[in-house]
Amino acid sequence: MMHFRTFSSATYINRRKVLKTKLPSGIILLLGNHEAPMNYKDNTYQFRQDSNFLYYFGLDISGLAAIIDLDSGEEIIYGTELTIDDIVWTGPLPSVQDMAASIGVTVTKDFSEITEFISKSRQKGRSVHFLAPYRHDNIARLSYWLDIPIHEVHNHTSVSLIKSVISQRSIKEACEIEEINNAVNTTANMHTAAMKFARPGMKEYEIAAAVHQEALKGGGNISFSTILTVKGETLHNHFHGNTIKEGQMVLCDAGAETDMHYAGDMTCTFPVGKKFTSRQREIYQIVLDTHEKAVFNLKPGISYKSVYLHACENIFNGLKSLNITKGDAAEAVALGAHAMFFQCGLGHMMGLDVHDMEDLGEQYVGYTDHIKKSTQFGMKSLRLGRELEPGFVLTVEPGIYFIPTLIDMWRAERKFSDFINYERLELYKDFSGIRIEEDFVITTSGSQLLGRSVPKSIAEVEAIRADVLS
Ligand SMILES: [Mn+2]
Repeated sequence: MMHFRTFSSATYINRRKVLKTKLPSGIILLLGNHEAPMNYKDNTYQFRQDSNFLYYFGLDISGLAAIIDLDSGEEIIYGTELTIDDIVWTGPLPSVQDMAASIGVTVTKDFSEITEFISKSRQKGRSVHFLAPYRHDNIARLSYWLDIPIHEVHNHTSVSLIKSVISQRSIKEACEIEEINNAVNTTANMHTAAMKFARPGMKEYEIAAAVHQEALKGGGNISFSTILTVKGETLHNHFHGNTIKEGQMVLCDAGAETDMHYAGDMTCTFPVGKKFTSRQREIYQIVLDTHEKAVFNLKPGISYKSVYLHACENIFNGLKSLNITKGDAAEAVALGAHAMFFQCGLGHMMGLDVHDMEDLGEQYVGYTDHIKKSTQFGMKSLRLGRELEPGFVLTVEPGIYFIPTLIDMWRAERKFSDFINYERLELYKDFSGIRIEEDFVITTSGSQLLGRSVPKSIAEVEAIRADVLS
């Protein structure tokens, strides 16, 4: 019995076949992940397989590595057979050979033999292509196998392999879209649960627990640490200790991954009470309009950077109608004044990772040789800037955030005082933040929402809250 689900062996065979056509010679070394101790060896973090390894080999167990020989075409999985001690504590598994056969690999060897294969390859002057490692134990392995000092391992990653993997993983196959769709449906359940469960007087962690429960009920787990907070102005706020009060809003940014580790990622913002205050309603509507316009703009050929810039202008103009900003939106955005309110990007690729392939480098995933990442505050956090292509899966997540420290800092510097009405802005220092996020696949003509939609108009959100609280 397998402990994990895979696609058909043909899926993995084909992916590796395509990869082999992209690189001329040498060997490709793909590292699986190992168990990672949390506070002592046998108390480990939940195991998470490396996504690149999953993509090409699908085997969701720890302690594997693989080699693809570009010259002979040979594919080898390196692993360790279980001992009776392993079986006593963690149960039986099929042999490494049987697992490898299930994804179309016929040659398996003991993990320890990889050292010799790599050193022989290097003696023959063959290139060893490997991806940027992010786990320290794998950095140490590469250092040992390749005889490179630990701090220099990153200088030897293969840019051609990185680009090849990204070119494949960026375009999602039909079987992947189905998995992502399932992940987003579970994610939608998490958000509906938050809206239905939250009551004034609760602690944020009580709601976060209800949200996490839905991810587990979906058969997988969360795809990243849940953000559930009444202090939504802090973009990655993982503190769950506040008591939620009437008049505040809950911002919930959470997602599920399926048992095959495909991710969903959504954000909803809703009132703790039955209704938004009029001030919240005004800001919420700007974010919602911006979201809808950005979604409308999604299509092949458009750069996500231009979708982002439009969203920034929308936010700026919306705030202008409330007298918080002033002046020309395009000019303000070009100079970066909008980043007072929108400090992050508009979205990111999503797939086997919630920020898909970010381990391979944002410049390679989200940009090209011609479109480079900006260094300007705000725009530098745009993870995806390149032209969209059919099969891309991405998030759209505009927001407006009033960060008191940033307001005080820029006000003291009189920064962008031609564009920001600081006196008026002072009144919003206790506002917190709003974000609305959904996931889309780019089609040949536009885009398609992934998963079931979650209430997001003011009327829909207030209806669900009124229902819950009456
Ligand atoms: Mn996101």
